[in-house]
Amino acid sequence: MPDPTIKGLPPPPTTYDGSSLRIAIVHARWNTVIIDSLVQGCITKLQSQGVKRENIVVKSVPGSYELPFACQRLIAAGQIQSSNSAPSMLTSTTNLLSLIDTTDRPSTPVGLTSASTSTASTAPFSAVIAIGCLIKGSTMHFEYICDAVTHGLMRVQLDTGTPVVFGVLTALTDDQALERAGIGRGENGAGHNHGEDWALAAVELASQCSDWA
Ligand code: DLZ
Repeated sequence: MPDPTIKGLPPPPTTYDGSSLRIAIVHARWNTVIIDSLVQGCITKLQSQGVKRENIVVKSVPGSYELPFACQRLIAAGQIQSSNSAPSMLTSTTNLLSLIDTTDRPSTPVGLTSASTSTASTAPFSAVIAIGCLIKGSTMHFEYICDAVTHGLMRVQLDTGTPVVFGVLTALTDDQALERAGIGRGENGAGHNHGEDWALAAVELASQCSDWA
């Protein structure tokens, strides 16, 4: 059993209040069992940090390779939307981006209410969380996609000035990915859902960014 004091995300030096934040989650659909658990863990943790469900926008793309482009477009759309006084075109139930599916997630995750109230923010996104799961196969595909997505997501956040959390598992085996989604089936037990850590990173970065502005 690894020593928890050595690895993993320690608590932040201060407590953050996410109630004024607007967070986007963009997730790939490849390896959907793992993705669903990560997204669910992420949403639950965001809400525990005060982020309102109606201010969590969830969009999906086919695979991880699409994540950088989708994040970039979503950030741009959020900024356009915020600068217009017209009613919101981009809410958690609609989408103005042709790449990204026009519905919210296919089903509302268990325990979450749908965003039917009109209290949703139209501010630019405070942070985007890109979630994907790449599992190595027998060719070099894995290496190329991992490299492209990693650099792409870094570029998006530096180019846009909006924090983009790297929520992409790059696993060598199915079991490695399952354990990092908190649904492990092996001798290491269920493991830990990294989606929760990504939520905490988003709230911390987004909160600090507003202090640094
Ligand atoms: C093609 C592909 C493969 C082989 N493996 C994965 C994977 O493990 N995880 C993932 O998110 N996406 C995978 N993809 C799909 C690519 O990310 C991408 O969607 C396609 O190459 C189309 O651009």
